[in-house]
Amino acid sequence: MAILIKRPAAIKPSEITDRALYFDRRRFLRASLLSTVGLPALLARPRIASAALTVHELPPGPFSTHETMTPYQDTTTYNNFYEFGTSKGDPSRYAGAMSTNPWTVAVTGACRHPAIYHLEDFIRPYALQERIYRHRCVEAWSMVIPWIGVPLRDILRRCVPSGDARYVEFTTLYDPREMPGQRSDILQWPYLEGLRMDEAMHPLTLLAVGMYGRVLPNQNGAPLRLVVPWKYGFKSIKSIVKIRLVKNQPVTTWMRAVPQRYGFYSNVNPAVDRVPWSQRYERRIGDFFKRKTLMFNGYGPEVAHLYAGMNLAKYY
Ligand SMILES: Nc1nc2c(c(=O)[nH]1)N[C@H]1C(S)=C(S)[C@@H](COP(=O)(O)O)O[C@H]1N2
Ligand SMILES: [Mo]
Repeated sequence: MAILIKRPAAIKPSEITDRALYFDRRRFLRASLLSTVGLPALLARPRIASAALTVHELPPGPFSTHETMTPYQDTTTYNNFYEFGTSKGDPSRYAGAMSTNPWTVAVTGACRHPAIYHLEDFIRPYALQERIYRHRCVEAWSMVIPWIGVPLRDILRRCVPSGDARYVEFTTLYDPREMPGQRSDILQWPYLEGLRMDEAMHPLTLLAVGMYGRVLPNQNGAPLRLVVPWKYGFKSIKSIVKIRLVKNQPVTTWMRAVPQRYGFYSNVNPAVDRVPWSQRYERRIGDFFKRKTLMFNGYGPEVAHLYAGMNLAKYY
């Protein structure tokens, strides 16, 4: 069945609880995106409106956890998105000002088919999947979020990476008019993140366009954000406009800002502290007691082989 999905603003809190239960019981999803506006526009704004689009119900994706999902109310009001301020409540308060439609994504660098896409064209060739993942921030809180998206590997294969493509660099939108945080230099803008090629091609790595059966709310990184569940939350870059295949390891925003705390890999690792935070325990949002943090955020069986033989205290 093809359905339309509502924008987050149109959701009543009462509905959200019902949807969460629905997901728990039914274990499949309704997802969606926006529809096509045609190809020619470039990365430039201003923007024209495009229509809402159709989606399909899908079976649940692989790797989904059966743990209790964090309520939508919490995952959409307790955010890190420094483009809108450094308090957890700032993104939900201010990110509504960001226009996400239309949106273009550039895929560039070491590949045979570099291109600039409208978001709709970028995503439409692929079947959307639901992935219920644990989400662990370096600040020692965690959540469980039902994302909707496409494995990044599917998208990278389409551009046919060349032999020089050893890393992938991601860039967030730069628009200080709509992102007030970018008017101050608390971080180097635009926000930049990176993955090694094999990490980017891992089937767990997702480009998300929705959560809880809806399009992504702005504060969670609309309209397109990365999700890398075995790494600390800051690797999961929001509101992506550029994906670049590169030969050398990118210098990411957080590495540049505080290199002794943020390394390139940033795999969740309870044995390596990140001053001022110990990484041994975490508080799941909504829980009273802390719980032990798991190596690779519990995704070790899937990803540990990527780091065989590496000293993970050195490559933190
Ligand atoms: N562009 C951008 N992406 C970002 C951030 C940010 O400040 N700017 N914060 C990161 C951090 S520290 C975390 S923990 C996650 C939070 O994602 P969430 O708000 O969906 O939970 O987003 C990451 N992606
Ligand atoms: Mo984070």
